[in-house]
Formats: sequence, structure tokens, C-alpha cells
Amino acid sequence: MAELKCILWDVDGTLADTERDGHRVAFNMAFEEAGLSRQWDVATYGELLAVTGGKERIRFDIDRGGMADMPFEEIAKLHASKTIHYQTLIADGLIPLRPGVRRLLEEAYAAGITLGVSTTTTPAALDALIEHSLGKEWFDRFAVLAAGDIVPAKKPAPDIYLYAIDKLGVSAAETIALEDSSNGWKSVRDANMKCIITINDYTADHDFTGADLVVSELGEADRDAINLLQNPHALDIHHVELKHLQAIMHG
Ligand code: XBP
Ligand code: MG
Repeated sequence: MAELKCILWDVDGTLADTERDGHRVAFNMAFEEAGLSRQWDVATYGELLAVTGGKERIRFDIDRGGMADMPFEEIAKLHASKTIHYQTLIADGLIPLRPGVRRLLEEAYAAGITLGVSTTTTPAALDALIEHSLGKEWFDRFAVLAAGDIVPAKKPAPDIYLYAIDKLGVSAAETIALEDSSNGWKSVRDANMKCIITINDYTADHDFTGADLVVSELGEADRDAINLLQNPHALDIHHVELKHLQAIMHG
């Protein structure tokens, strides 16, 4: 049994629903700008989310015959252009935080819990979301921003979570992670951390066997109670609060 010292947050799908209306749209803008005819519709993008990382996702689509082959340098150029389009979409304020995210972040920060980010996404994309959706003060409030190519093996490998706790000087046993996808859950599981999942449209049918809590969203006090999809610790929850994370740690 360990005290809760650290909460690590996934970004895409967890802090905000960035995939369908953010990353996907930005990829399509980059493809069009480069004169490529490929467009990823909502369903196709759902299939491509099986692979984490934008450059890796383009490579995967090439390998399965969705796009013409191109060398890595061109993929990297395409991805750099996608990142700029994504930053513009985020700066336009199109993607709000998911319900309860700001509330739980504020509660944990006020309680002195160490907060960090562990994401597959590119640092520039993460920075845009922090600046425009969360607020600039969060650049200082997060003790670590672990993102993108900083570790070679992206989720579902545990590396990005292990990197974050190494930087923070906390142990996996003192840490809980918030995720939204099976790739994220596998990454947390193999880093030996507790995990809460907030599902979304793309991840509702993913396998989260073994996760400590699976919910529709974090929820808010003045709204309807959230749906508890997996609740192995038998917690009584209307919306997810810090006390529930602490109860999970106490097993
Ligand atoms: C989500 C991802 C990312 C984004 C695209 O990661 O898989 O690849 O879709 O990001 P997470 P980039 O949920 O761990 O944040 O294009 O910047 O790689
Ligand atoms: Mg995610």
C-alpha cells in the first residue's frame, strides 16, 4: 500500500478529444497541401489509431496500401506541416478540455500532488493544447512534460511512463495514470502503475481488463453521475475526485 504522490496524464483523448476534430483534420490539411489525394475519414482514422505517433501512423497507412510509398524525410516533412495545422486548430479554441479534467487537475495541484504528462504526441502539439485549452500557468504546474520522440518506443511500450517517473523521482507504486485507449492502458500496466480510463467514441470497445477504474468521463458535481464501466475497487462515485484516486492506491 502506497500513498498517492503523482498523477500522470495522457493527452489525446484524455485531457481533450483531440483526435477526430484535431489531429485527423490536421493530417488531412497536410495531405492536401502536399498534393496528396489521401484523406482520412472518421472511421479510417479510428483504424489508424491502432498505431501511436503521427509519423508512425502515416508509415502504417503506407504499409497497408492506403498511401503511396515515400521516404522517411517526406513523412517527417508531412508530419511537420500537420503539426503546424494542428497548432492553428488548437489556437482557434476548437477543442475544449473533457469534463472534469480541469477540476481534478486543480484539486490535485492544490493538494500538493506531483502532476505530469506522458504522451505520444509531439511536444509542439502538447504545448499548443496547454497554452490554449488549459492555460499557460500549467507549463509550471506540470512537473514533467514527457512527449513524442523523447523515448524511441512509443505506447503501448511503458517507456514514456518510466521516463516520467524517473525524471520526477517518484516510484511507479506511488503513481496513478489517466488514459483513454488500450495502447495507453498497456503502457501504464507494463510500467506497473495504477490506471483510470476515461473512454471516448474511438476507445469505447477497447479491452481494459485489469484497469483500476473505467468510466465514461471524470464528470462534474453539478451534472448527472458518470457511468462506471469497470469498478473493481467498488468505489461509490458520482464524479471522479482525488479521494477516489487515493482509495485506489490503498487498494
Ligand atoms: C495519441 C497519439 C498521437 C496523436 C498524434 O497519443 O497516438 O499519435 O494521434 O500525435 P496519446 P503526433 O494519447 O498518448 O497522447 O502526430 O503529434 O505524433
Ligand atoms: Mg490517448
